[in-house]
Amino acid sequence: MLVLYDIEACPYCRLVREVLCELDLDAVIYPCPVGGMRFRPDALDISGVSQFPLLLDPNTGDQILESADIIDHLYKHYGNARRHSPRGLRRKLAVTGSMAASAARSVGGVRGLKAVPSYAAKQPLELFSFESSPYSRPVRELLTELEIPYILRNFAKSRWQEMGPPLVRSRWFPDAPITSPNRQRLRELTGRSQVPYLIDPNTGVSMFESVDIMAYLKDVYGRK
Ligand SMILES: N[C@@H](CCC(=O)N[C@@H](CS)C(=O)NCC(=O)O)C(=O)O
Repeated sequence: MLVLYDIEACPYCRLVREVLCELDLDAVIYPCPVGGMRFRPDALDISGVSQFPLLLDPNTGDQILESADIIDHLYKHYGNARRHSPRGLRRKLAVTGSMAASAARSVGGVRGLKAVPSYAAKQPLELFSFESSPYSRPVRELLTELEIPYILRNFAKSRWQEMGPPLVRSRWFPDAPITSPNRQRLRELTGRSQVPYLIDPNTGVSMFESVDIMAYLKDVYGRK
């Protein structure tokens, strides 16, 4: 599985996560928020600089800094090799848009950027999520702040019948075929297609609903 040293609020990391999502790729996320001490030192040891995103690809043996290079690598090995990260003006626009997405979440302080005191998780958690999901994003922000490693199970939409809230969709299109492996897996596990869905192998807990997931994470891993 791919490994990404990541900061949820970082505009460059977001561009990489968007492509992971488009390509339906899972990754182990090691959150490296500002002030974090759990995974930042490892990233520094690996790459020699404090810079995120950092991708490790055990399939090719590559370790890559620079979001545009990471995106090129992902397309080359896991997608359409003719696609590339935008460069020049299109790249500037992509970064600006990604910065705007973080700014839009910054009322009352930037979320998913700085570490807060937390207890370590022995094993990575598992999160079904897709990048632009407004309910998944706050969960990823909190996982970042708490420096909890997690397997990101990407759950992109691949058909128009998958648009819209889960309840409407399951009522209107109950028989729409599922084409994404993670959608299939979650359907088998829970009978539903809904994100975020968290699995915590450390406690045996699994749950839907972003508000409940966040309360759970703060309760179990947040240091008062
Ligand atoms: N050109 C790099 C820029 C990456 C970058 O500036 N990342 C910031 C976070 S948004 C960073 O690594 N800051 C250093 C730190 O957090 O220690 C890319 O596209 O990946």
